[in-house]
Amino acid sequence: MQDRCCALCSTRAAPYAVRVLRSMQYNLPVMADLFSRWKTGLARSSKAAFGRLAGIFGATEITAETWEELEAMLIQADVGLETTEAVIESLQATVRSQGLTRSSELRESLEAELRRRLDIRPALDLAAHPTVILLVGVNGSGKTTSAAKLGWRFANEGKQVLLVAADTFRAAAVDQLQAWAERLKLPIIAGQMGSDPGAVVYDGIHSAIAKGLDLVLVDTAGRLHTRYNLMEELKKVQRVAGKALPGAPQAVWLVLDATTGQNALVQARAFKEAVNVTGVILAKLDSSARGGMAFAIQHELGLPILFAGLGEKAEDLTPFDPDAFVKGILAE
Ligand SMILES: Nc1nc2c(ncn2[C@@H]2O[C@H](COP(=O)(O)OP(=O)(O)OP(=O)(O)O)[C@@H](O)[C@H]2O)c(=O)[nH]1
Ligand SMILES: [Mg+2]
Repeated sequence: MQDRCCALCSTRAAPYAVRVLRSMQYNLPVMADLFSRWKTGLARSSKAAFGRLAGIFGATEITAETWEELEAMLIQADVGLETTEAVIESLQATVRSQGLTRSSELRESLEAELRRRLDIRPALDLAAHPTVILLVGVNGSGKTTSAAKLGWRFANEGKQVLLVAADTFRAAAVDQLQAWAERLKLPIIAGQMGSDPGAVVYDGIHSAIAKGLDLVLVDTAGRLHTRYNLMEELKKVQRVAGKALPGAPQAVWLVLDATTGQNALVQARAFKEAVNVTGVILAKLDSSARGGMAFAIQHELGLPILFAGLGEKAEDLTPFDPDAFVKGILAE
């Protein structure tokens, strides 16, 4: 991540001093600030779910009970059954090979095991002009807010961004994104209430092509993954984007509400089946005690987590940082 412009693009980063100056100019957080932001953002997960670790890792011998407690804690922390079993097996192998006997010696290995499971980081190819990103997800997951936050972030990185408000279903949705656009000084194309969302996306992409913009961020209406018609509508929006610009949308990001826990996996499978989801934005991590679901998303769905929502402000959507994440949830 260090040698890239951001977690997603393959552009090489500017030297550190330039990045610090830029972050001061744009109010982007620098490293130390970023770590404390992750720690604060994950406080609920670390306290509520992973908080029992201190008890488990007390200075006692490793016994069958240690494994049982650790397993129960990981499952309750929404890490997911498959991931939990795999983590426990790996830890037991480490204990055998390194001859560890005290449970306090397990903490470091657990951190390494969890960290190892968050490694998928494919870059977003911003070569296409414009690159079109579709934000999808169930109602209220954080799509509109994430669209605005992403717009702000990419604009600060020097990209020319267009927001497209394609949620023509809910009355206040367009207003909501327009208010963000105004506040963040980002251009926006919005559809009329009740109009065809595909047509709005088509107009948006054509406008971006005409103006030579870099990035089109499309906010779509929230939809239940179980509603056939609404999922078909989303497929149509995706097809229309491809007609407006061959290859578009280059990315489909599923916005998941981190407070929903394992049900988010069910949603993700349905969205993956309907449209070609390429990555996940984990919104509302700061409101959630279920940060552990990040492991299940990567392990059971094979989807990379690209950004995490650590608050409601524009700068609170942060490229997902596996190191900071694992340290944050295991924080004492
Ligand atoms: N604390 C916190 N709140 C968030 C975050 N992301 C979104 N929210 C809040 O969650 C609520 C819903 O966010 P929206 O962006 O409107 O969700 P949406 O997916 O667009 O909702 P629909 O369009 O109704 O489907 C808002 O009150 C946001 O401020 C986050 O990362 N942290
Ligand atoms: Mg919305």
